Amino acid sequence: KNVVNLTYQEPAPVRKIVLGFSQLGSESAWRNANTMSIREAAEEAGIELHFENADQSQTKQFEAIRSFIKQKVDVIAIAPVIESGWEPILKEVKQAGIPLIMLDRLANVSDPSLYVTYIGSDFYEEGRKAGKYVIDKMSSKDNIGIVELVGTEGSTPSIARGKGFRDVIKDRANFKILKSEPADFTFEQGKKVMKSFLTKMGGEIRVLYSHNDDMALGAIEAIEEYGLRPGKDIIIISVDGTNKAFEKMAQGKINSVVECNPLLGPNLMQAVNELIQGRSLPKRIVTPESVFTETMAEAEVGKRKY
Ligand code: GYE
Repeated sequence: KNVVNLTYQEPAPVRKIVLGFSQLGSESAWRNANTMSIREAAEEAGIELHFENADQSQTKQFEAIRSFIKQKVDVIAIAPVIESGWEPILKEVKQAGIPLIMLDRLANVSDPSLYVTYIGSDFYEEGRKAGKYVIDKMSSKDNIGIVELVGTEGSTPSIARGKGFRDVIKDRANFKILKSEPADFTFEQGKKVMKSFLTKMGGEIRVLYSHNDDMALGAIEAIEEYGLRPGKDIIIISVDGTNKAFEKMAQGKINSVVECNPLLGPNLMQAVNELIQGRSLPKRIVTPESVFTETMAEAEVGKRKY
């Protein structure tokens, strides 16, 4: 009766975890650093990464997600280009029984069971930090004309960076947002839209708030071509903290940068591993970040990892 069953059992073959990741594009230095970080972290964690880049097209992201479902990947991660329109496709993912992680940006869904966790920065706080910097820097009671380069319309960082900034400056009657327009987070659009701001109201602009560094770098060119001094005639505050922006800040052409960390690869791989091991994850994982100004730029430039 008490015989122990000693029949030899084949050990279960070790199969790599397969992760399908739908990256939204390659519009900025931030994005490229984010992609690198994910590729490297997957390699390090021994996770098989199926990577698709959507060139800022939501339709392409849908296609990528459907292909991940077909491939029966273990986990799907997405960096959604805009917030709206995701509910139907995320239902397909859920029906396929594949857990989904949101990375960097949020897909706005009414049913929270459609995703496991959202890993990324607090963009609202970034916007507030930018607003606080502008208030501290511009102590004069005169009218302060501000222009805003918005990123991609309807994207989480643009919505929240815009709101955080406005919530901080709204009590100051002399701070006026003269113009606010989307420039898709790219250098080219940043330059083009800044140029149009300058043609329409050159002399009135005292501050530029740019939702990312690439657009700010484009705007700097536009300002110089227009014959004004970036960082002096027009105070510039940007978001991300890329090496190139630090170089401009060390030259006094950008006045302050709010950090937004793209190196989310390790956080993502850890979440994937924990998920597969059956552990429960917090619904929101926020990455810590700082603010930098001209005085620190010299010491920091070159040390940046992106
Ligand atoms: O700030 C910008 C990029 O979603 C936080 O997207 C990201 C933003 C980042 O294009 O440079």
